[in-house]
Amino acid sequence: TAPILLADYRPPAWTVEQVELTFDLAIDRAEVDARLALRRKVDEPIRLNGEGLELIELKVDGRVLSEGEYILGDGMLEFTATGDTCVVETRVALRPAENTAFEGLYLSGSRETGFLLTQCEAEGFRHITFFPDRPDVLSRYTVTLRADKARFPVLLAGGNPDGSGDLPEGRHWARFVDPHPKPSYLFALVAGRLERISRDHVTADGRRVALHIWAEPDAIDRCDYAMDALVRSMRWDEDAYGRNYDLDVFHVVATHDFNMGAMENKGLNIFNAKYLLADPDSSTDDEYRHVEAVVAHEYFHNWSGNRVTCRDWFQLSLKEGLTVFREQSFSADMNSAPLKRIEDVALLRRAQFPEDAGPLSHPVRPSQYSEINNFYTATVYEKGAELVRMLAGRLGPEGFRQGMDLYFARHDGQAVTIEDFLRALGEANGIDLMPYLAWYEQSGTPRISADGRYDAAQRRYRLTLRQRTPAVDGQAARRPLPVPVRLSLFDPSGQATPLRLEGEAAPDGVERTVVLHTAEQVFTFEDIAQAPVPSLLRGFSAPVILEYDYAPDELALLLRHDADGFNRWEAGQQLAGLAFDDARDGRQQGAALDAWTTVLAALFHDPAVDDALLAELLTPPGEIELVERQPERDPQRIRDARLRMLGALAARIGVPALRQRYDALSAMARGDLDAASQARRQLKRRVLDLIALASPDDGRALARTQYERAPAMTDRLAALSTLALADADAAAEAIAHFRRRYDGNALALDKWFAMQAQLPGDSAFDRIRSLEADPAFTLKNPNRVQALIGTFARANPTGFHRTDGAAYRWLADRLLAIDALNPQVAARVATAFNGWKRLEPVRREAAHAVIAALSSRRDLSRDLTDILGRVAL
Ligand code: B3K
Ligand code: ZN
Repeated sequence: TAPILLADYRPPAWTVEQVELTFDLAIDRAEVDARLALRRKVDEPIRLNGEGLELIELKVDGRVLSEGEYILGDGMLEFTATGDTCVVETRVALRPAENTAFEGLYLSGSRETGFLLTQCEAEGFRHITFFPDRPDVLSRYTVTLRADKARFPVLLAGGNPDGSGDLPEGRHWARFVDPHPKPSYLFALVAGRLERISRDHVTADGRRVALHIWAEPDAIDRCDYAMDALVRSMRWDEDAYGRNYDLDVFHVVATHDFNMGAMENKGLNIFNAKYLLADPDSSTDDEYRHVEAVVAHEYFHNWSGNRVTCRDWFQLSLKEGLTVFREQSFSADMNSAPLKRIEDVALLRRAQFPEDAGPLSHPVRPSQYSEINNFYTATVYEKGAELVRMLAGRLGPEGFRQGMDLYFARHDGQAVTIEDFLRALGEANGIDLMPYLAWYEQSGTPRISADGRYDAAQRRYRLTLRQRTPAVDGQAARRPLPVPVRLSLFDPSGQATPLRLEGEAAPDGVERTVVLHTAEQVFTFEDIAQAPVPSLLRGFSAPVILEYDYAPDELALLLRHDADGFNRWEAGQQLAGLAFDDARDGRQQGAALDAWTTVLAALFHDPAVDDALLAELLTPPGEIELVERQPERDPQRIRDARLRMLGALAARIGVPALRQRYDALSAMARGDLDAASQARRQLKRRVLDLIALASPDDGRALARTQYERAPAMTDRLAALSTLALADADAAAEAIAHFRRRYDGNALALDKWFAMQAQLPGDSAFDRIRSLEADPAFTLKNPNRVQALIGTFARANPTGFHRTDGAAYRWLADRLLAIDALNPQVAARVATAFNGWKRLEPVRREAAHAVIAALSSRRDLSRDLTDILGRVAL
């Protein structure tokens, strides 16, 4: 099928002003009556999307159409209407229990105890009823649900409740009216046996809102943390953006059967249980933070996405990039801002940079797609958030708030574009932001090379900045982008220097943002007394790769003295990169390796460095990032070199000091969730890993004790992982114990699968095969598939990238099986092949053969075909 092009966008020929839906729900078969009030915009026939629907009846203005009066095929129902308005009524039948793709109406859990729910973004509504299923058709919805009362005691849909009651034969009904016009992708319903926790929230503008979080009975006592997070999110959006919630009720529902993280359906958010349920015994600290972030993200969509939505799916980042940015700001306010920034940039580098450097690279606003579900990517989300952050930085906090106020006021109830967003932000500030559109339209990670020259006679420092974006896969040459570079200059004692640019009368602080607008620009700083060390791109002021030829001792200076918590970490990461080169090339006495271990050993004993930052500083870039430093990728060489550098660090700090720190941290261990306790656990984990490297026997003994005594999941899982990494056989008993202890706890078992899927080396593949035989493993559950297969393929480079290609063939085989059940999940797992072209030759050939064979098959879903077709290029 031909791709859909942004350039082909045309407004809808008919809009739908009013939608009335009536569902008769049951597990095996549901009937949906739809009554659509349409209005003509263009003189064309009515075309409604519909997939997999059994059409029972079609009426136009009250008259039943006979078969010759409409065309039904290729996912479309087409017929003509005469007037400028018309009422279309359809009745269709659906088969929820057979829907393994989890798109449209489906069953979560078992036939006996499970519940029914919907997922519509991006194009799932067409699996529920015939409709112009595109985000620029905004309608008012009235939804009536009918079902057996004993089997489906809870009936929910988006909007305000509008009555309920009993029906004959043990059935009941409930009606919901949503006063806010919305696109079809925000429709949702839920029906089944669920329990709830509730709270009231009064918005800043005085609306009393009933908040309900729903889960299956065995999970309802794990929803309290999410409820707290929801209330914090609502309050924060009121304070930070002046945004209030706009219905009388807000429902959130947890399911174990979900293709992605969560979904912001209007008034009825639906969550993958992984991002909603939390309790100390089964959730790690990271998971608690994820729950808080995802609850906030989905809630924030109520304005950035729902009240103001996207004109078409090319604009996806309009809501996703913006909402990720809002969520990041919220998390920074709730926790530690520098740590949050470190975490976000690390994620960008781990997930988005590789995506943008391989065949799946695409702009934040793609110009074409063949399957939109494949564009819910790190580029659209994470890079998109970086673009909003750049705009916010350009405008300053007040200017950005004014711009956002104008955006929401001007476009409330509309479906708009990235241009509309840039215009609103710009006009509120009298600034033309259109040059930033290039960031949305060009793919690839820009490289900024910086070169500093100090002129002692003139007391002048000239900084030359150049930009280039390597073209990926034959895309057109790149335009220069506006690149804000926040910077400071440090003198050799570690003091930041006042900054006066050439032509200015006086210095303006010790930190400045210069903007590179062209391919190359020179910035001259005056009155600089000594050759400085530049701290560039502070706070990661633009999503670029910075190239500056730092000497190890310059990075060491920044690592010691930079006041910007992010850049301090960044200096450590750069230095670790150079130290890795030393370790890889056998330079055990290399200057970088020496500087890295020396400074970190000093910081290890520095009481001014807090536990959380120290834990981050002790973590060098991961194997997946380090791969970028290798022209031809050999995962085993990378892993070995990384372990050697960590071994050198452990030796430099010394086992006694590590032990002492470990014992001190252990003595303070409780299961508490406050930031200081989390930081201690994080640091303890790093220290334990270092001990295990330098003194394996000590490491094993400590890990075993930690596993046995752990008060909560974070310490328990960390210990299990350290134990298994040190010696998988010695860990067998603990692994089996964990399996028994958490039998029946899906989210804990996912971590058990994922932890083992990451264990490196030659034996990994056999381990995966035996884990597949565990009775708890199933290809039908997306979380389980991601935990075992996704983790192995994405996060276990030495295990997956075997020279014999066996794991590639196995993955191809599993992809076929998954694709037959759930195309979206298959496509997502298949992105693990993205980097194959830069593998060393033996692995590259093996991967190529597998990808070529798989992508030539004609029986794959559009989702998987699209990914494989692009990856194979
Ligand atoms: N908007 C949803 C993602 C929908 C994915 C569709 N395949 C979650 C989110 O970003 O909030
Ligand atoms: Zn989102």
